[in-house]
Amino acid sequence: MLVRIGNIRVPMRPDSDRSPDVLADGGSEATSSAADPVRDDDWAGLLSAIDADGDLDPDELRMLMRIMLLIRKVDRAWGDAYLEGEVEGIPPSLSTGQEAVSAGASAGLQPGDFQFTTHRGQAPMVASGLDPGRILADLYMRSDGYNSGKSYHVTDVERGVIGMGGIIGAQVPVAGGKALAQQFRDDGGVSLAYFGDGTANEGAIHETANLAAMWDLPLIMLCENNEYNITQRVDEAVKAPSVASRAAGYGIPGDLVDGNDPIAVFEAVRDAAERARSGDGPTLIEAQTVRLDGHLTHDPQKYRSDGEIADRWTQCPIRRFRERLAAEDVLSKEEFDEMKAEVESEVEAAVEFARESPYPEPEEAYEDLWA
Ligand SMILES: Cc1ncc(C[n+]2csc(CCOP(=O)(O)OP(=O)(O)O)c2C)c(N)n1
Ligand SMILES: [Mg+2]
Repeated sequence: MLVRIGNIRVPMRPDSDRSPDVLADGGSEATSSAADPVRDDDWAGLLSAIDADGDLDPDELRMLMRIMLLIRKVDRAWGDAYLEGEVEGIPPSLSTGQEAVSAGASAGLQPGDFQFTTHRGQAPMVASGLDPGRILADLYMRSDGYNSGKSYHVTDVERGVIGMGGIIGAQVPVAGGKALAQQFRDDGGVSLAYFGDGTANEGAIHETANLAAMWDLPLIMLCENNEYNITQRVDEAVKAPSVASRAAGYGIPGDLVDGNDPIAVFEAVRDAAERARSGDGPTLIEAQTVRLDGHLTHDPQKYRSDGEIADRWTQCPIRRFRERLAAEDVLSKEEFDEMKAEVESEVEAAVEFARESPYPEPEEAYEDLWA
């Protein structure tokens, strides 16, 4: 298998034996119909499907499961497209193992709120109800994408999702600025900024947290701690017992949650959003999760032992949630399999939609510019 890195093509594919993906078994027939380019608003993802004011009912729990499956499959489709040479550019940074964070966080927000994503932004996009066909069309650089195929900064202002960027941490002060605008306008909106454990050490994060605290901004700072900053373990980069414990230094609440439990993340974000909406200012949440794939798609993870990777797979949030919902009689094994097959068909159709979408015209590169 050849992988393109810059101009060099090298044979490299992560060893699939080290990633016993819960979804790796079986597949389903592709559907003939392409994904609807503009998704029906009744299925606008969790932001509108889940009542963020209360607790989650069985339908909402099943919706959370479906979203996590959809994130995993869209991720896989993007990663595979890159490894097959179908898409080029920056190698995909997947959220395998981290699905519960954006699924739970998106569920805890309400329509009108904003999410500012990282370089792993496709997960919150999917969780917020963006159409997988249009997300993939952008990643395939095709004109039916949200950004007319202009690379991976997939943004849908209508649904409040600001797309990925390559400069880690840059989205956090921007989210602070949006929270300031929301406060000025008194529109009841909240902004949520994702960032990683490595990014947590950047100056921009501390400056944003301090100003947001001083001004009681409606901001949620959500640190997605996946244990790694590329190849560096978090305990080699953070001396404090946790990133969340730094909240005390800013004078704001800090909440350390199990990031592989979508309900825990949902509750933390729902409560932080409520505080922010009532004028009580920002919250720092740290969701402790696991990165089950490499940093980027082609990373063979030579710096991790087989034992460590196998151990982390036991914490796979999809597996854990599936077992929990089965034990609570919310979703049987048969229903899970059916859901998985539906999601696989949906993503296969989304890939077809992206593949069939035309490339933008070269002169369109000069459209939608702001300077
Ligand atoms: C300002 C800046 N510094 C460094 C990089 C290179 N870089 C890209 S991803 C990354 C790791 C970030 O780690 P973390 O914040 O833990 O996020 P994760 O990748 O684990 O989701 C680094 C250092 C960058 N893109 N931008
Ligand atoms: Mg990290």
